[in-house]
Amino acid sequence: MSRLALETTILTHGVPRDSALPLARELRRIAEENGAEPALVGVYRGVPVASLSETQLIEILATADVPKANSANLGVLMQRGSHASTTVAATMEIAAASGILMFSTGGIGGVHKGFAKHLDISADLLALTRFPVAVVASGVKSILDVAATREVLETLGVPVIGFRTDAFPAFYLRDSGVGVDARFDDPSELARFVRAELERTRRGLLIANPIPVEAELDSRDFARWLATAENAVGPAALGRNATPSLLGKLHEVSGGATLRANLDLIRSNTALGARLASHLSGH
Ligand code: PSU
Ligand code: MN
Repeated sequence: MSRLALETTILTHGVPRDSALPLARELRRIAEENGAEPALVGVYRGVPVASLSETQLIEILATADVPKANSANLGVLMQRGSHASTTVAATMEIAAASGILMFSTGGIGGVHKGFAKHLDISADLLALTRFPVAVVASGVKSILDVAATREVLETLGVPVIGFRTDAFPAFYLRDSGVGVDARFDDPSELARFVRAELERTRRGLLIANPIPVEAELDSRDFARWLATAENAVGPAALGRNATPSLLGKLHEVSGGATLRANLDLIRSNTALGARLASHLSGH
């Protein structure tokens, strides 16, 4: 059975800690039901693991302040023998090293608003140019500058494929107003393209799967919640703290609506990634 990588940063930094283990269990089940073997990626006592056991995961989740590993600090955390959760970038690196081709997550990191001043651009974007893994995500988190992120993906030469959509999705919203490179409607045809493209380029690609229609947030509600969250978080939201602190605040000011939407899109991306992985092994 083909493996489907899942990341650990959404568990340690993206959802409240008490939802993390139930979410991990549910995602594993969804992957299996859709024909793939789930591979939860993380760093356990300094060792990068492509398929964490439940016991290892429980120990990591019981640790206070688990560091978030991206491409820059992964090696240091390994050297120190620390537990760490892995972002999209670090998950791609570990997955690629173990030969995993498909990876599902919520939304990848990207270009933060105010980038002209801070130049905060996620290592996730560069990882897509380095590791031959197809990432299924609902676009980029709508706390980012979505249009700028789409431009940087273009600059980096990362293929952006819409699954049953012509629009680049913006996480909680199905349409960001900018486009994709190509649209595929049939999973087995998309899986054939993924296999050929990963072999051809030995680089990654992004499969954009919009949030399910029934889970999409109202764009005016979201704009209001985001403005409130940005004001509340203020300058504390810089660097590696930016994504977790803004997401946490959004979940709070939306009364849990953004968290529910976030969970729904991760489930849906996991199901699609698993179906694509199962088609990959069929060729
Ligand atoms: N999507 C979510 N929640 C998250 C993340 C993505 O719904 O917590 C994480 C992913 O692990 C992603 C990371 O790789 O945020 C990006 O962080 P940064 O902007 O610091 O690169
Ligand atoms: Mn960043």
